[in-house]
Amino acid sequence: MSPIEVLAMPEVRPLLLEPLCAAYAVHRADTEAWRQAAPRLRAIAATGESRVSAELMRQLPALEAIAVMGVGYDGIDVAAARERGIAVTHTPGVLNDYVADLALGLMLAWAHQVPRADRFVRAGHWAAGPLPLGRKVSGARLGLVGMGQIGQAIAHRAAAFGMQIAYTARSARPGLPYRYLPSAALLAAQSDYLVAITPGGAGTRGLIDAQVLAALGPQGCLVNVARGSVVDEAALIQALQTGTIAGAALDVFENEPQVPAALRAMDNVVLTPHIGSACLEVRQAMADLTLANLAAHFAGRPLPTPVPECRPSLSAPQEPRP
Ligand code: 8YV
Repeated sequence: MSPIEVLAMPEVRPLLLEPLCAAYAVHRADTEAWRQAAPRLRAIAATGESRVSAELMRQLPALEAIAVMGVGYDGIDVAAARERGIAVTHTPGVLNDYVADLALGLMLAWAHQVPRADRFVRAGHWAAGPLPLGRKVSGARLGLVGMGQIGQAIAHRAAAFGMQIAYTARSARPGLPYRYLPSAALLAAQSDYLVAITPGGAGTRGLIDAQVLAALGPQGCLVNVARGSVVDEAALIQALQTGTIAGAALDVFENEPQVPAALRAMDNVVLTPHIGSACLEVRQAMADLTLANLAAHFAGRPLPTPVPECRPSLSAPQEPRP
């Protein structure tokens, strides 16, 4: 029997690519050679950063499944996939703790000025006087934009820091002990730290805009561990430059891997290169789950983790959930 042929998007890294190549005949999308195999390609392996458009799907008449190694799948045209009955899977659950740890780490790094303090010591500035004073995380007000599994993991950790926790989402989540506010602006007005942890995509594009940043105010800090698209980056830069907010800690950007020079120049901003799931254990679990989804698909078994829009019980597509 000839092997199953799979297209690997350029973002797929060795942790997934190597076992993928062991199990399937893999064609890499960052070479031109895959085009000859296009009529035979039955699956796409992608990551949370990949773009899989309706146009690409049109070039693949045998496509049956798109397996995303990432919890976020905003780069995949799921509506187009559903129309053709193409299954889309992702990797929820296995990265909750790690992303939540980073969210707390970014808040602490900003408040305690860890990167800035490190630069200060290395540059030999200490002898000339102290670093300007930092801020406090313990006891401060935390506003979570999004209260899915990762949002809840952040809240759980923040509670141990004695933070006062509130959130916004499309609707209140019954049974959670946190205060619900119906909009990001109302939440921001009552937050010291506003943390974005909502899916990307059309439903949340520019959700954190100039108005929300103004509501966060001159003592407030924005933390983004969601997607760059959730924040209006131009409005954020302006808010930081004018002192409309105090600072930001960002793991994701509108146009990765490009980070605007204005952000890179600011001392009150902590920047990390989309490392929310970037540790060996988590990425291994994500790769394993991606492979398990593909294996289940080709064996005709139920998919371990289809995206919500592709779950068998759903008849209509759903908007991304904050
Ligand atoms: C990774 C992510 O950058 O899970 C997501 O949605 O953005 C990240 O975990 C990536 O998808 C790893 O493959």
